[in-house]
Amino acid sequence: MDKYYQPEIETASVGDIRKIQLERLQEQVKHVYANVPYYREKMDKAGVKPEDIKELADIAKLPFNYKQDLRDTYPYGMFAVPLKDVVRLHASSGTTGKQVVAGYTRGDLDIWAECCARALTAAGCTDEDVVHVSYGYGLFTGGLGADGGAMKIGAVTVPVSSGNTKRQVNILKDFGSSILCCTPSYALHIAEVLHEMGYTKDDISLKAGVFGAEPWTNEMRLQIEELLGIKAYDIYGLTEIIGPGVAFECAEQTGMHVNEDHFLVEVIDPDTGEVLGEDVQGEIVFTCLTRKAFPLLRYRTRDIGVITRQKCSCGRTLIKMTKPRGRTDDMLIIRGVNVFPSQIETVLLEQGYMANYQIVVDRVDNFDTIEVQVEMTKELFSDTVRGIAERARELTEGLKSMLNINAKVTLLEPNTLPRSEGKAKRVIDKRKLHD
Ligand code: DLL
Repeated sequence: MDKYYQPEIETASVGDIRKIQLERLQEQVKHVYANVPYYREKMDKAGVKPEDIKELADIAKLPFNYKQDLRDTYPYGMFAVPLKDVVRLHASSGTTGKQVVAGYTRGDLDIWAECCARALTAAGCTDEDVVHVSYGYGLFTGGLGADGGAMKIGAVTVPVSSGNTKRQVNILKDFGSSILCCTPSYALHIAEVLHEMGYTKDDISLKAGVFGAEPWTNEMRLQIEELLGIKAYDIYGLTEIIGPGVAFECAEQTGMHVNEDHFLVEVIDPDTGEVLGEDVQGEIVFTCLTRKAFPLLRYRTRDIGVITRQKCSCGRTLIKMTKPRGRTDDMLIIRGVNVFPSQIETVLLEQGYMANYQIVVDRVDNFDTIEVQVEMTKELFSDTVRGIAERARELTEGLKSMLNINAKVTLLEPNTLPRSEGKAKRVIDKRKLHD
């Protein structure tokens, strides 16, 4: 049987969870209405008062909040407690505009650590484990998030942070690390360097990995599991909501349980804002039920997924969300056809390539072009010219049948694309340069 960190919540009846959610939602709406002028104005404008939240479905009366709202109120305008009660700040990388600043009270940090402890426990972590954290520490939430979870459990935490991959491999080996936490693309790079250094999975003691912060396919999971000799678990979260640990995978590996006593999840139609409910694909929206310093309500994540209450063999009753299929702003529209990078990754890995690839999109004479650059494996690279041409043709066909459009394929020498130590940058969209 699976071990739980907080069985009373993780296996509670749906009725009990809903009851907790409603109480906390009512409390939270009162808290932001009283303490954040931004929310008060927005709710007054929408004609909704805290007393109007009588049942969970009433959440639909509250206006949505977007990343732009956070930028407009940068840095502290959405905080609901005075700065003297805030004990930590984190920020998202801010590659697309101003960074998002998230504040935490002592209590918020405690809740967050509990959420991450649930995730690590679901991956088999106990106080006997050595948890190697290669997520960046910095202002990114990954490092300290995983760290907080491991600390709660009482495991040995190794706060390596990201980078200096040879040193990471030596530490994994020497310290007997049993659980690795980092982005899936970095896990793959660590595996690559392990092998380059002449070691194999038998030289390390890893048994599990808790990987997230970027989209990754099931094919990539299998690759990582094979190379490192581990079971690879997904973990999801975002700075705006708390960081990692908003949702986490159990041994069934068919989606992630949302920590719904702390985060209420909705799925909506991204175009109309209509609530779609369970088992229908749409944009994922979260409401923080317990976070006090920076309690976002109905936050539009732009992540696309499905939530479901289908029974899970792990015994947890927490609602599950699928791996985000992509983000509404990651979806490429090529000559009118929707293309997700994850579809391309699936084809590449199914055809035996490693997840070292890049997608270059451009517009030439008003015509969208898409090029998939992928590194050859060492075996393919030493094949005949004819052999390589044949594999390139197979890949072109595979992409065509998955995407319904023609993509140019470029096979590169091994080790030519930049490696990621955090979130991998898969897409270079040159069209934006022309706009
Ligand atoms: O990436 C928090 C995190 C750290 C999650 C470590 C998991 C592990 P942000 O930098 O704010 O926060 O980025 C959040 O990353 O909206 C998703 O688009 C994406 N993302 C996060 N986890 C996953 C995942 C952290 N497991 C954004 N699968 C989110 C797919 C993910 N995408």
